[in-house]
Amino acid sequence: MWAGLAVLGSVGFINWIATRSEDRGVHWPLRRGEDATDNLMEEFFASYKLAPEFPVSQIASPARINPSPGTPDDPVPDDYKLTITDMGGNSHTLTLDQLKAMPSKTMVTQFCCIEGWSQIVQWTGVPLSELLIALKFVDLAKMDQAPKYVRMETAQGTYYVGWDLASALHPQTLLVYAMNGAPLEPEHGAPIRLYSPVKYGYKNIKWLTTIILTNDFPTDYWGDQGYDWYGGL
Ligand SMILES: Nc1nc2c(c(=O)[nH]1)N[C@H]1C(S)=C(S)[C@@H](COP(=O)(O)O)O[C@H]1N2
Ligand SMILES: [Mo]
Repeated sequence: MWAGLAVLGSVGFINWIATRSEDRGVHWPLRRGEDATDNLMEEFFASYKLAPEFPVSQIASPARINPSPGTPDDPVPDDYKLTITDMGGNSHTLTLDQLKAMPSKTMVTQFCCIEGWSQIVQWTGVPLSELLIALKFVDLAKMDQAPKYVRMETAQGTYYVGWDLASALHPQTLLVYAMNGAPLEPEHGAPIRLYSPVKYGYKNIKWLTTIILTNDFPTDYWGDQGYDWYGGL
């Protein structure tokens, strides 16, 4: 009798959600949850200062390619997949098509290499923040429990970068698949590279395949050779 009631309890809850009147095509108990998330996201992103955007006429063309160690012996697999994992054993794998199906952002901002050159580029990609929130790797309602760092790697780990979580969640930190209106060139990190106007070029990893949310301090390729780990602009 009591066990039966307990089972009925959870089924009843699901039925209760299903029988509410619809609001904008979504049953309202779920819609209310989404509005709460929207509000939380709005509030969270408002805490960031945005890097300036430039007119399209200032785009440098063609975009400079920086000779990059690591690529010939660390090719991107033909069946590209982006893998995200966290300390709790959660793992999610996305194909390029799945990434491209997500809401994207296009912006014209400055890219700065620490060796003394910079250029204006148009970037198109998926905000890393929105991906991590959508896949529940980051819960804005529980930021006190969030991982401290994001480690990102190429397929064989030849190039790797470590980011603080706040910079990784900056609204202009993108998983880029198009530059200057064209698909990302192999030399610029196709199919996916990271780009953010808040960090120097060496933190903007090309040929990205692996994202790891962690509390273990993640070193990075140039950081290991004496460059500033934070690499902020
Ligand atoms: N995988 C990988 N990503 C990388 C590098 C690299 O050597 N390997 N070099 C970095 C540096 S120092 C810079 S300045 C930029 C250059 O990007 P670009 O070739 O698209 O101009 O990529 C960054 N990302
Ligand atoms: Mo660089």
